[in-house]
Amino acid sequence: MYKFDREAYDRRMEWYRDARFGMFIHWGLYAIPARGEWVRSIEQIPKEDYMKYFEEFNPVDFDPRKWAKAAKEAGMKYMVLTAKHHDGFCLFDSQYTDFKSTNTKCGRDLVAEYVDAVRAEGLKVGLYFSLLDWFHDDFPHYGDRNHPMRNNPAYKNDDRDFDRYLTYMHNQVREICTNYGKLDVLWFDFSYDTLRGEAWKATELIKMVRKLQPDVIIDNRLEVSGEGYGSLAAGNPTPYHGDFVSPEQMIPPNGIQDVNGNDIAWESCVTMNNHWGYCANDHFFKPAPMLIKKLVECVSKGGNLLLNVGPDARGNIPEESIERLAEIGKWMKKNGESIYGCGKAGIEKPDFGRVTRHGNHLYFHVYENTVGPLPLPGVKKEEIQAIRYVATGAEIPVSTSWVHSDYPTMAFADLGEDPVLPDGVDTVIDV
Ligand code: JFZ
Repeated sequence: MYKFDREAYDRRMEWYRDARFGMFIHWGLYAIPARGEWVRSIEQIPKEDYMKYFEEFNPVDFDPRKWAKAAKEAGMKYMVLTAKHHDGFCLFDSQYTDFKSTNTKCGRDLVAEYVDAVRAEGLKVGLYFSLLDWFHDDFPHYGDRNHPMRNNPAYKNDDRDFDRYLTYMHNQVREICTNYGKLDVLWFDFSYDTLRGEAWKATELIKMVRKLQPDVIIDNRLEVSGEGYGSLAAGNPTPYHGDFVSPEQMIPPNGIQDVNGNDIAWESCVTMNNHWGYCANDHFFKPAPMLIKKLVECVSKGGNLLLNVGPDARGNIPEESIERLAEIGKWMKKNGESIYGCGKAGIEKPDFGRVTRHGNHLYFHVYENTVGPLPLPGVKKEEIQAIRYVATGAEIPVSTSWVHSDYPTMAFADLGEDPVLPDGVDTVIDV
């Protein structure tokens, strides 16, 4: 019988809940075709043809210190890199395959360099590991959801030995948990159809992972990937329950609660444009002020934001992403106090923006000008010790106007005569 250890869980989750903001990196051979990380599946590229990217791969600009610096400058506290994505190509020196970066022109263990760089910047180290593997000969064809034969009952996987694949997969997980020092996050991806939970020999897998990396934080995708939140949320944790729920390309409307209605840990992973892996023709990047607001939204709902970048084939994070990271970082330097260690405010969301909380501090994020003083719903005048702009520390008076005497449970912050807040920028007020 598995017994969920609440104390150990809370202990290992502490830094992660405080961090709130991390960088996701999708990078691999698929940066060369530059049409996203699903390219081999979507375009039904035969193995032999995909090999040409392996022959070609030579990321001459790969410098993970630059990535880690960009993440740190943006105010991110952790990073998660695709050690292996669905295409099966390993950015690490696996002894169980030849399909790895050390066998390409670059000849380097990219994961080894990455973990050193991330630690050097004082950030927490995460690795993504795909449960699917389109390269391995024993991974079932139906694992490829775009395979033309997937729904054809006549199609058999007779020649494929899934147990042999599981041995391979477990061996590789052992390698990444053994050869790269202390890992802070392990991001498995993903379960579907009948391939979930014990189909991955998940109990055995997690037992090994926890032995090698006792405090690593693990996502919930050994169990789910969208359909439900996983067994921890359901109140009957399996030995391979995830430590956090992993909503993808969405921010849960009300945060995420378990069956008992208690808030639980979650992390929205979100792309900056519309692809995870580098996509040369996708220039639909979300503007930086929007990304800042999405981060605030996650925190105000008790979650984390894992914001993705897809470096190109040379190893450079796209210019559009770099610009946005820098702009987010500028804001975070001034207003990070309203993000780190913060969570749900526990008061009504105001019309003009969002609220986060850290202890007794309420951080009002003001997105929109109000007419006259700023209402602080749920805050009584007599409860207020001080109101300050977070960015400058400048004091803001509580409104004494007779107009507001009708609102006993709502104080008003007096931002001055006809305050005009810069449009589209998140101004933060500490109450
Ligand atoms: C998965 C990956 O397939 C994708 O490439 C990326 O790495 C993302 C972060 O995670 O995305 C999924 C996973 C599951 C489903 C869809 C996308 N699903 O179950 O439909």
